[in-house]
Amino acid sequence: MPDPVTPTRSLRLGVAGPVGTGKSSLIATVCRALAGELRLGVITNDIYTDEDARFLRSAGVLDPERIRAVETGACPHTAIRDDVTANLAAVEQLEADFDPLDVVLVESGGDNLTATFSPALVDAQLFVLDVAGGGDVARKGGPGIGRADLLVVNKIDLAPYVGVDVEQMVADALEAREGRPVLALSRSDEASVQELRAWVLSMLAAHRGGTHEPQDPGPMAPHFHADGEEHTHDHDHEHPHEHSHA
Ligand SMILES: Nc1nc2c(ncn2[C@@H]2O[C@H](COP(=O)(O)OP(=O)(O)OP(=O)(O)O)[C@@H](O)[C@H]2O)c(=O)[nH]1
Ligand SMILES: [Mg+2]
Repeated sequence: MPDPVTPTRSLRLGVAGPVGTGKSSLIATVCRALAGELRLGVITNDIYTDEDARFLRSAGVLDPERIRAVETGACPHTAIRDDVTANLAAVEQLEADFDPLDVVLVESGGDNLTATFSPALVDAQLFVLDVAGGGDVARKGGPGIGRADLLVVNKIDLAPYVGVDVEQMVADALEAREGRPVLALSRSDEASVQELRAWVLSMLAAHRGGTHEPQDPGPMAPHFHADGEEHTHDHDHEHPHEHSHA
């Protein structure tokens, strides 16, 4: 179980979603919008590299020392959901080194549609889709799309080029989420960036006020592989043989 939320500990905010939907860019946008008023830290997860951390350091939006990488060496979801030890240690070390921090953002490695964070690691989580993935994806659902604290439909500036109706995609997402919040975002649309900023601030206020309870969006249903082994975690179809079968 997660530690009891105390107002003195930072808000830990997870950012998950498929490969390339703009998770690192969204974190850079949050840092740009809030680094002047909040004490921020960032943990990135990559399978084999620290590329996301290097991208964020080079974006110049935050003191590079406040951005740290966890190299998961396995399916990304393992490190944010099944065994969060390495991530928890990284978050706690960052919090200790820069005490006090207000918000620590944790980027998941890009995964398929099913990756969600364990509430043992984060207090709240965003799930990032982009319009280039197609207008239907929000309807297809999955635990992150359905139950993350915020669903972001990202890169809306690209919608005209990929033939996606953003309003319809947002409406579909709202329906799939039974009214939980959905944000249409582009880093080049200042009004949407302000909405993202406001959402982070309201989540921080709820965290501090003790009115936000971390939710578990839920794992993929248990399932069986051809080898007869039962799996109770999410399944990465791109790396089907790289699971930790713990
Ligand atoms: N047009 C447009 N492009 C964007 C936006 N946000 C991000 N991108 C681009 O989308 C690509 C992927 O962005 P990243 O932020 O690296 O995505 P990611 O989800 O962190 O990627 P992985 O960590 O590899 O899964 C990059 O080329 C970004 O420049 C946006 O709002 N509009
Ligand atoms: Mg990234």
